Formats: sequence, C-alpha cells, structure tokens
Amino acid sequence: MGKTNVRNKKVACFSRATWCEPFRALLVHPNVKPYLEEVLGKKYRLDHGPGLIAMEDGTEGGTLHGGGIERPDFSEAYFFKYGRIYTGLTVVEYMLADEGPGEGGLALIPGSHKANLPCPTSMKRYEKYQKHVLEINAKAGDAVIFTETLTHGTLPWKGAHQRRALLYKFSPGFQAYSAGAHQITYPDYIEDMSPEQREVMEAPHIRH
Ligand SMILES: O=C(O)CCC(=O)C(=O)O
Repeated sequence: MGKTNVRNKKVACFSRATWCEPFRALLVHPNVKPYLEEVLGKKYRLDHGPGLIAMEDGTEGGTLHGGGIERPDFSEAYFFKYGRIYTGLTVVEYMLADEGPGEGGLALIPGSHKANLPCPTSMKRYEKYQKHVLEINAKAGDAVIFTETLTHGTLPWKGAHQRRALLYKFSPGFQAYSAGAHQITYPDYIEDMSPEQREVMEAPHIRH
C-alpha cells in the first residue's frame, strides 16, 4: 500500500488574496489560450479546477480513465471535421515540478481518444501492455494540454522530490461537465477578476 495521492485538493485559489493572482492568470495564459481557442472555440470556459496534485516518493497511482468510447456523451467526444478538432472537457496541466524518465506521474495512451473499442481493464490498471502507456516527461513551468477523452492517469510516483502539478479543466463555452460548484460556492469571487478572466468563468451558454 503506497501513500495517498493528494489530488484535486480544494483550495480557495480564486479569492481576492494576493497569492491567488497566479491561479487567476493561468486561466488565460497567453501561451496556452490560443490552443484552447483552437480546440474549444473562442469562448471556452473553466469547467472545474484548479486542482492541486502533490505526490511524495512512494505515492500510489490511479487507474487510467477516459477513452474514445468509455464516456460516449458529447462532453467528452472527440472528432475532426472540416479542418478543426471538436472535443469537450480539455485538461491543461501546469507542471510545478519536473517529471523525469521513470519517475511516474502523468501517463497516457497515445491515440486512445479515437479508440472504437474499450481499453482492457488490465491496461487501465497498468498491469498489462505497459509499453503502450506513455509516461509524460516535462519540466517545471511546462503546460501539458490533452482532451479528457484521451485515456490517461497517474503512475505511482518514484521521484526523490515532491511531484506538484495544477489541473485546470476547460469546456466549450456552451457546455458543462461538472455542476459548476465554483459558481455556487463562491458567488462573489469573480467580481474583481479582469474582464478576460471573468469571461472564462461564465456559466455555460451559447455566445456569438
Ligand atoms: O497528472 C495526473 O496525475 C493525471 C491527471 C488526471 O488523471 C486527470 O486529469 O484526470
């Protein structure tokens, strides 16, 4: 039994406190925003997050999830039509610490967002076919962007340093995956955000 993975720890990261500014800025990071606009449309919105991942050496991993057919509702669909990608929930994972070869952490199955057959359970548990599961190596400060439809998850952490990453999950502007807990729990926390940040915090609706 490994240590528990501290995932999606709820932090009041969008409040008015000065230390919340970096979390707000990452909603609309200029190097990331163009990719989200390309994949989700100009009026993408924060669906849920940010969540903080913190793992010490020996922390257990988690079952891989997502996949081309496992969640067939449109919130996690993926298709390509007439020159552009259409997909739902999309992850931006900001690495706060390096993730090097053999250390574990974020892993995914390339191409699985287009799968037409379910992923074997033994593969999702990382018991078989490990050679097809790609461990993502990245440096602190990198952003990894992927559709939640891709089969992905967490490998046990073996790094000597603490693994830390922030998860932001975005949806097309008209669509919600989660119940939008942030809007209910903190109804006033977007008031002093910049107009650009507030736009990303809007409840789902069609915007032209
Ligand atoms: O980075 C990780 O550990 C995996 C993240 C994950 O499972 C998710 O985004 O749903």
